[in-house]
Formats: sequence, C-alpha cells, structure tokens
Amino acid sequence: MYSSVRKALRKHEFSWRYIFNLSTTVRHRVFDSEALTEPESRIVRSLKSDGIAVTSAEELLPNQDPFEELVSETQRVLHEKADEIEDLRSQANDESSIGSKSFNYELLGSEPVFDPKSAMARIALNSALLRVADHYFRMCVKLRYYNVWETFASTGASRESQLWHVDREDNRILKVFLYLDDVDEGTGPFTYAIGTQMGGRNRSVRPDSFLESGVSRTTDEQMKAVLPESEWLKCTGKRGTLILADTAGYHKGGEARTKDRLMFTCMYTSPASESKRLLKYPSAVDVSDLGPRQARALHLSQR
Ligand SMILES: O=C(O)CCC(=O)C(=O)O
Repeated sequence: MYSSVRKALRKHEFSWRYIFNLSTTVRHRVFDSEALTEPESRIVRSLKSDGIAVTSAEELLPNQDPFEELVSETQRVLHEKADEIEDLRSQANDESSIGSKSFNYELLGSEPVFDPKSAMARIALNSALLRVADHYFRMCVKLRYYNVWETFASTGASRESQLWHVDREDNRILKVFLYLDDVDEGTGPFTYAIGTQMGGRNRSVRPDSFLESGVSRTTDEQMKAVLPESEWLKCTGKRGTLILADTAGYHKGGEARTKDRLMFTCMYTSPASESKRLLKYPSAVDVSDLGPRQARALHLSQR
C-alpha cells in the first residue's frame, strides 16, 4: 500500500519535484544563476516544447571539445576488443536473446567504471551539457552512465529498442546521443515522437502496444494510428551530430540495416530516480579537477 502511494506520488509532476527532489530544485533555483549561452537556451527551449533538440558537438562544445579525443579513444577500444566484437556481431540477429540487445555492443560494458580523465567522462560532465540538463529539469541532475555503443547492422523483424517505447526510470530522462560517424536511414537513426515528454503537446497519445519479454513495445503501424509521421523526428546526421532527448517520451532507434552505427551516449535523471546505479566509482578516484556542477552530478558521497 505504502509503496503504491509512493509510486503514484513519484509519477505526479508536483510531488516528484517538491517532495522527492525538493533540495535539488531549491539548490538550482537559489544558486544556479549562471546564464545560458544562446545555443544552450535554444536547446532547453526545444527540449521543453518538443522533448528533443538536435545540435552538433561543434556548436555546443566549442574550444573545450574533446570530440576528436573521444573518436581516438573509441578507435583504440574497438581495436583492443576486435575479436570479442566479431564474436558478438555474429549474434546480432539472434532473436531468441530478447532483453540482451544483442545488436548493440557497449564498449565499456554494462557497468562502466568512472574515469574522470577519459574523453567520455569529460564529455558527459561537460559544463554546457550539464547546464542544459540542469535547466531542463530545473534541478541539479545526476549523471547515470556514459558509454559508446556500436550498433551492429542486423536483419530480421524490429525488436527491443528498435521498436517504439518509453523509458521508465524517471518522469524526465535526458539522454545524449553523439554520432561518431555519419548516420543515414540504413544506420539505425535515433527517432523521437515529438511532444510526447511530460508537458508536451502529444503527451496524451496512447498507442496500442504489445509485451515483448514483459516490456511494452509499439510498432510503426500502431504509432501511426495515433501520431502522424510528420510528428516523428528521425535523426539522420553527420558525424558530430548531437541529440538530446527526453526518453520518458516515445522513441526508438538502432535498427541498423546497411552499416553499423557508432555513437557516444550518456544519461541524466533527477536525484530521486530509482534508476539502477550503472556507473561504478573506483575507491581512489581523483576528482580534484572537477567543478561544483560536475561534482554535484556524480554520486560520490553515496557510493
Ligand atoms: O539506439 C537507439 O537509437 C535508441 C536507444 C534507446 O531506445 C534508449 O536508449 O532508450
């Protein structure tokens, strides 16, 4: 009984913010006076109205951009793990492994170890991204994970995240997808149903769905019946395309057919989210170079 009331309160925007995330909301309101740059403001506006914003590494992360370093770091890991990757690639079409996303290889594994010096961590903790996330949530967010995904080109019926779904870890969930190679129609672009985030104009759409290993999924046909394709944003784009999306709204992606997709990703939620703690912190991690916003985004005091 108590847990179902708690669950209902968490889902409600007011109690989610003012009961479960009160201190972080107040902290953001009182102490976070740093003005946003013009691209940051535009991204926050687009997230609020559409649930998604598309920009580029060049625009959002100029000067301090460790993008090229991220690409080299990724190539190094791909090279080191080449045999393992080839093995896994041969399982990409294994439809009996629903739940394990066998078409998607996570370069850092499913529980990445935090390394503040890595290009991946520096991008995930980049001030511009954190400012956007904090302003979108109107609270100081937590970084849940970062990783690089190689999504293998696969055949067969759409499955798992290739089908429409919503993420359930929180009321707002900000995911970043940064393409490390060009992504066209055949490379499994991330795709979003505009305005289906909390407060969005299409929030009330309720497409039919079916259960796939206990997870609710929606086909294109089912989505089309309630939301026209003109409201779907298919994010094809050049290397360096940077997508920010609230994945508590409907989305899908990774249906690569002709070419593998390589992208960096990270996720921010509210501190009260019950999301699994995916990022692991080594006991002697040196975070002395991090600023206060970066330190707040980590779970260092509770590890
Ligand atoms: O791989 C994609 O483009 C979609 C990813 C996704 O559905 C998710 O991270 O929730």
